[in-house]
Amino acid sequence: MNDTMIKNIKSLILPKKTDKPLKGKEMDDLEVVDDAMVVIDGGRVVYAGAETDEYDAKETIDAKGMIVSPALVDPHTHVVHGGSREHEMALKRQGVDYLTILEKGGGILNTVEQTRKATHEELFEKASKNIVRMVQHGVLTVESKSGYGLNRENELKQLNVSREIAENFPIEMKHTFLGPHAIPKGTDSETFLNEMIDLLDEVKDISDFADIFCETGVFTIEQSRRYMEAANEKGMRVKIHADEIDPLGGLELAIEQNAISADHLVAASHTGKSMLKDSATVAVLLPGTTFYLGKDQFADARGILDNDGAVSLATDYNPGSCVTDNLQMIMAIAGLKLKMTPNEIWNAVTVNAAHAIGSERGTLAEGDAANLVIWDAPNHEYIPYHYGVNHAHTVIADGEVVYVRPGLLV
Ligand code: IZC
Ligand code: ZN
Repeated sequence: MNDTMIKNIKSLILPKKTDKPLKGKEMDDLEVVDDAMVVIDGGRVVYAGAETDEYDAKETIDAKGMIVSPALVDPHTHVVHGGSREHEMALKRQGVDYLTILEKGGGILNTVEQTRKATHEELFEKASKNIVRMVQHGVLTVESKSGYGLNRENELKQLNVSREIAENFPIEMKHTFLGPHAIPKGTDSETFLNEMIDLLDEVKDISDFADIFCETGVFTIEQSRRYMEAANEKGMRVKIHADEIDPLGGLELAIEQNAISADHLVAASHTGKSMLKDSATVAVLLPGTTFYLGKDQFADARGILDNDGAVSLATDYNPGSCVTDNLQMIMAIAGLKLKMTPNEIWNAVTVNAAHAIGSERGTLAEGDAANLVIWDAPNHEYIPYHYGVNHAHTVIADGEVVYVRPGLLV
């Protein structure tokens, strides 16, 4: 006898399980099974497909004609940090741009100050609230970056908070060391970068990836290459914040260094985009950030897809350039501003997001961990369409219900 059956599913969304990310036209291909069911035993999927009488289970969950998908994967967040930066919102609207705020000691450096001041427990409490909200919005895998400590003690503090969150919530987390995220006051970029490279030996045991912010006024291409080479030599997979604002060639560098992902890419070159086809690097696009920074030019998702690249989507949840932990909102912006199709969007927040962070999640094939969401929506295209609200009705982590949407108290 199996543990649980989910019956009466109007449409079941089944991204294809592959050992490589989906690329180009493959991303517009998504299996949707109508009148479906899911059978779970021991926290794993036994069956996910058309309704049949072949199975029984101790417990039945009635999906009431709603739709079911794998739980979402958010492959780029800065969820662990101290404080907030609401005072920058009006400044940005008055025309003071993101890099100017950083140059003046605000922006990331403001969050660094607040993160250094916060205790481990305070950071844990604060990030926990965001994690709970992410789970409520259907996300059960989260990548989490350091990068607001900018010294040994505080980078380790951030990474350890991230690891404690993974142990205390029903989610999978991937932890990324982003020591070279900004240059702290009172030092120069070379000295600081060397310090962060020296830290790799210590952080490699508590993090999955090494990341760097390659941008004008932050780290150059040459510095980013040196850091990525050092991380690769130590056996860490690398990631890069590439071509977010200025076209420095971060995407080409990511591919050269066999990065698992290249993130942002708003200003990426045509050469870089065409190189994605023959690489293992996933383009993680963060359109919520472009929206939040008030820019007109969004990442060229269509160009990447037409060149057979692999695209994923993430919130980039952080206190400065994208203050939302709702990945459904990003799905809507991707539809509206990146001109991605609903199928591409679903693949981008499930199977391809998992590939961008080396996770096995994002699919509901036989034997997969049973991480799934029952969505209160008439079809899968509806979720990016009806934007800004939460459509998650029930969230199931490793076969256990961890969230059911509450109703009114009247
Ligand atoms: O705190 O502004 N882009 N890093 C690179 C960020 C945004 C986070 C922040
Ligand atoms: Zn980021």
